[in-house]
Amino acid sequence: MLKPQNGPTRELVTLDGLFAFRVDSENVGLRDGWQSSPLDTALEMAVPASYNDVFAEKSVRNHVGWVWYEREVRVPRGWAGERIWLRFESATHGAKAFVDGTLVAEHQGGYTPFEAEITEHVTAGTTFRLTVAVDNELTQATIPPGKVVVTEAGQRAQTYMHDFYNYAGLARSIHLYSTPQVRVEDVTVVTGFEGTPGPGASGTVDYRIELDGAAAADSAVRVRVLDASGAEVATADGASGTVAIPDVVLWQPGRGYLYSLVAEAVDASGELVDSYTQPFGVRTVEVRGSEFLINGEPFYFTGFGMHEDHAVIGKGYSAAHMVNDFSLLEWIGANSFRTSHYPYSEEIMDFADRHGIVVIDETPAVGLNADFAGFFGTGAKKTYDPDFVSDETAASHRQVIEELIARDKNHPSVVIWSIANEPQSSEEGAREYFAPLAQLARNLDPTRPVGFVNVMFDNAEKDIITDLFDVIMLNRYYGWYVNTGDLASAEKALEAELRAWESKYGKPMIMTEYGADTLAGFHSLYDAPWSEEYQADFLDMYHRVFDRIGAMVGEHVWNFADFATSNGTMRVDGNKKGAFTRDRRPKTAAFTLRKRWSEIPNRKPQAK
Ligand code: BDP
Repeated sequence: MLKPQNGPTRELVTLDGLFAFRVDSENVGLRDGWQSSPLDTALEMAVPASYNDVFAEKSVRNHVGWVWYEREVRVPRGWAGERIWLRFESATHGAKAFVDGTLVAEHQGGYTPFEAEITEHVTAGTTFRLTVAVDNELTQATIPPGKVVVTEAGQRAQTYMHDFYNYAGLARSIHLYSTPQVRVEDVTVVTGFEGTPGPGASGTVDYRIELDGAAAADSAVRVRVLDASGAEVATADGASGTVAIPDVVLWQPGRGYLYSLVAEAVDASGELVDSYTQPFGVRTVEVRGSEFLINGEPFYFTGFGMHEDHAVIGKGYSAAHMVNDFSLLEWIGANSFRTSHYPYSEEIMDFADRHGIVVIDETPAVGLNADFAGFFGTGAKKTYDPDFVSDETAASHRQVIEELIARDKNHPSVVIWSIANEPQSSEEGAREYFAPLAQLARNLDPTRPVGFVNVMFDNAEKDIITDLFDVIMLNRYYGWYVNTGDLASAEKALEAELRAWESKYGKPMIMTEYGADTLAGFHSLYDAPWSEEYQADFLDMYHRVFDRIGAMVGEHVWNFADFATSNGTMRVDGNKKGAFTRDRRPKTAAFTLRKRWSEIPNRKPQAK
């Protein structure tokens, strides 16, 4: 789905700002038709932001079910005769949107966009009442899964099997936008190059444009490719084809050079009907043996698993926080991150494209694992079971893969699709569940490697699905959850395990999580878990091991920053495995990482 934009044939207004807000604590809003009249409430809520931490009342923070947002929207008077669209960058986790009381859009899945054409419901130059009901419930049918339980005190409570707080609401932007009657509906760009990177190399751009609209068949398509300065470097006619870019400048890690593909619909007399500008980078991604290649050159990932997580706004998008996070990534020498454990906002993906940051792009499929039942206090005994990961779960999982790839397929920064984090991968049923999903991702995008992130319980001997994937992504906690405080034993265990994976598969391996909870300001001379010294020593130990294993192609520390989680005896005000605190102050380990990563930009460290 294309990100909406302003252009010669389109206009865009943001609906971000304050909305009237009402918590549906009795779950009566839909039954009583709250959309039919102005919301009866004194509360106001900011968009974009998760609502949970914005109010002082714990009843809002702990609410399970629907909340309602409402505002008046004026349709610009110049939009008469245009098609008019409402587009939500996300609504977590389910939503129904109404225009003057009429349902116009419904969506399930908290981290991908959806939109609705509302042309027939609105009039240019007048206002309408936009009402959005948003549901935060996670069930056995949702991705991520969860379960609503009734507490001993008789209150409904949300449980889930993932280690980040279930922030909800309208955490990303909402737009109203116009298009002509015939519009560019989708653009797909796949790139390659011939020759060696540098002057003289020739880029290839395979493109496919889809038009939509009653008279779409009467329109022709032409495309123009512009370089970063706006100069035209290639043109073509037709809805699909290949164009060449002479002397191409490649998109490289650390140097996010972007071209634009201007897709134009023209009518029979050659008049411009619609125009959409799609940024793209020319680069290739490939797995060869145990190497991971970007533009034909071995690439070594350094960086983090991250979260969209900040005080007050929760998972809300904030431009200032985003720029700050990318600035810290640059300071620390990280060349990449994983969107653990859900698709991040489109602004973050665009920023990564522009700045040459490499991304492992992950679906929200986290918590599909009954082995964590003890940790999260939920009762599941088997994973692939009608009561837990069922056909309904699989249908939602297919949907999140489809929506992620549809949204992010044109981002040069994205080099791997991660279709799940730490699913149960050794139990009966895992293969039947994952084989079609891996195939789906490959069918949707044959150009990028596909993987999933493996959990510590399912080592190379037990796991039964890794052969279905192109890369091996491992989360390991030797020295933390096991061998706690004993880095010497942890080092042995880690090395033995990595060697087992390497000899069994010979595929590229990325450590997608390794980390130790650390309380900023706690210091110790004695290998004390939670101390800043222990975190730094823990990471040093992992790095020594990685540098001895040929198939290791990357290291993503868990986590970039401390983050909010659900309550539990294992968490003190959230997860503290950040290299930075939640307010982005560096712990000792941040300086350790900065030293190592600055010395090995994009390159595999020499074996020591
Ligand atoms: C892994 C999960 C991650 C957790 C982390 C931890 O992938 O979401 O936050 O462990 O325990 O199991 O810190």
